[in-house]
Order: sequence, then C-alpha cells, then structure tokens
Amino acid sequence: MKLSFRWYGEDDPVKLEYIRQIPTMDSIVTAIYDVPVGQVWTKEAVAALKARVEGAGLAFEVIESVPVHEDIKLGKKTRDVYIENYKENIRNLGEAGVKVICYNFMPVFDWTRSQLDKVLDDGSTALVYYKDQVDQMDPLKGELSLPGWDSSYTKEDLESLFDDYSKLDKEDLWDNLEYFLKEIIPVAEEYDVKMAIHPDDPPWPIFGLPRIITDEASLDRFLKLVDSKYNGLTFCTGSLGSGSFNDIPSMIGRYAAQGRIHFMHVRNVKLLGEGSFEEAAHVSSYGSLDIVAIMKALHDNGFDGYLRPDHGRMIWGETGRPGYGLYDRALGATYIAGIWETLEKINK
Ligand code: DNO
Repeated sequence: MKLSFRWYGEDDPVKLEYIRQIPTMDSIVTAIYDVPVGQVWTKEAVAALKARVEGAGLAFEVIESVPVHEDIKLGKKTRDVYIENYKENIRNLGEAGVKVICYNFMPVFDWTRSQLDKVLDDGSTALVYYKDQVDQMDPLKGELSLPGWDSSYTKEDLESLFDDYSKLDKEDLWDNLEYFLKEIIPVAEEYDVKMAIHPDDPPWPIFGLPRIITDEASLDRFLKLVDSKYNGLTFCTGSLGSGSFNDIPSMIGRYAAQGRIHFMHVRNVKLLGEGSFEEAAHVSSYGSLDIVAIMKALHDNGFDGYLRPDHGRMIWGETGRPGYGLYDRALGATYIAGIWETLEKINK
C-alpha cells in the first residue's frame, strides 16, 4: 500500500511541504487544472509538475483526474478527436512515470452534496447529502455551484447538455464507455499506465442524468468490457458506501484479489437512510463503514496500489477547499497507516 494525498497545485492552501510531514506519506495525487477538458496537457507542464512534486520529496505517480469530455460520454461524432487527445495524455503521462490515471464517467456533474459545511456535534464541519434537499435543487436554475462541478459551464451549455442527455439512456452510456475503453486501454497497456475509473458519487442517478458505475454488478460489467488489468478501479469507499446495497469489504476483497484495484479512496460515511448521508471522521465508529474490515480486505488480498485518505471534515478552525483540508485528512492518513502497520505485524 502506497499512501498518497491529493494536492491541488500551487493554489492549494495545503502546502506540499506540509503533506510531506505526514508519517509514511509516499506520493502526491494531482492534475493540471488550467487546461480545458478534452485538450492535451503539454509535456512541459507535466514535467514542471513532476519536478515540483519530486522536489518536495514525494512521488509523482498518480493523476486524478484526466477528465473525460462530455462528447465522449454522449457518443457524439466529435468524440474521436477528444479520444485521440486522451490517448496523447496517457502517452505523455506514462513517459513522465505516471502509473495510475483516475477518471470518471459521470454525466455533467462529478460528486454532489447538498451542503459543504454542516456543523457536526463536535463543532467540526462536514459535507452532507440530504436527499430531500438535492431533489429540490435545479442545476438549470440559479447559481448552483459545488466543488465537484466544472464551473466553466454557462447556463446555455448546461441546458444543451441536459437536452443531449435526455436522448441517452443507461445502455447508451454503457456503449459509449465501452467504445472509449476499447480505444484507450491498448495505449494504457503500451505505456504501462493503469486506468482507474472512479465510481459515481452518489451511486444513483441525480437530476435525471444516468449514472452507471454504482454497485457490484456494474463494476463486474465494467471490468469485463475490456478484460485487462489496465482497465481497473479507483475504489472509493465513501462513494460506493453511500449505497447501503454495497457490501464494501466484500467487494474490495474480490476486486483486490483480481488485481483490478489500482487506487483506493478511503473515507467514512454515516448513512441516514433513504439516500441521505453525512461524511464522517475516518474512524469506523463515526460512520457506517468498517474501516478496519476495509483495510483487512486490502491487506489479505495483496493490495499494493495507491491509497489516499479521501475527504476530511474541517477541524481546528481550518478553512479551505471543502473536503480537502490538511488536518482531518492527515488524521485519516495516520489512522489508516496505523491499521496497516497492525495488519502487517499480526500477520507475520
Ligand atoms: C471527489 C473526488 C472526485 C474524483 C473524480 C475522479 O472528491 O473523489 O471528484 O476526483 O470523480 O474523476
């Protein structure tokens, strides 16, 4: 297990030098953020990012994310241009030593929450998803903006995307995903870069848009679309674990044994029933997930990929990017490292 931490570049209030000080920290998970979705990242920009991360004493081996252009998800004629650009990114990143690329196939919106700063009993704040509130949100009206969303869309762009998606059902989305994978996985194989899809967060359709990477059956189907270890998973415990229908430790055990998990996002969520949840401290008793069982499933099945603590709460007065402060994620990292050390020792 290689412990990693997400860093948003020089604009991130969390400094690389601070991340380095988290015990057993191995690598940085990052991306190039100022290139529009679908375009090629220049080799120079990738080299500069690599030099910066390695200069801070951390490895540069995981990219989260190289985003997938909507035309690819929609299966538009223009997709081939964007797929060629995607392949070029895989080649350039592979040549720079990147081992894993995380991406997702969620239409329009990445992760979605109803509130980013819900005050918990202990005075910390967390990201929450209250179904009744999300059901009342209309992304086409008002100034809704959430951290997982691409803020470059205008209202007109969004209307046209919603219109395009209204003509697409889940099976069409699967077809478009398969087309994409059949194009890119051979390049990933050649350049030794493991592709790792991130599941849908939350794992059900929102705003009437289809979502397909949601549960064990869909992950099985996904892995068979191209049966190569280069077609693998970012297993996000919080995303999949928001659905009570997912048995997280058992799924992790299976996919880790198959060598198909390349990247883990470890986060705890407290399920409130009926599709609502609150993000919680990593420690098992604070949420609905058994983090020890999750780590044991990884350990017992030979997981040797990258793992990062996922969203944290805001604690100790920290402000910054919702979910991505330093303190609570560092506590999560240390808790995870402690479980891992225990598993290594008791299994000797
Ligand atoms: C949320 C993240 C996601 C993830 C993308 C991967 O905090 O885990 O935004 O980066 O879905 O493409």
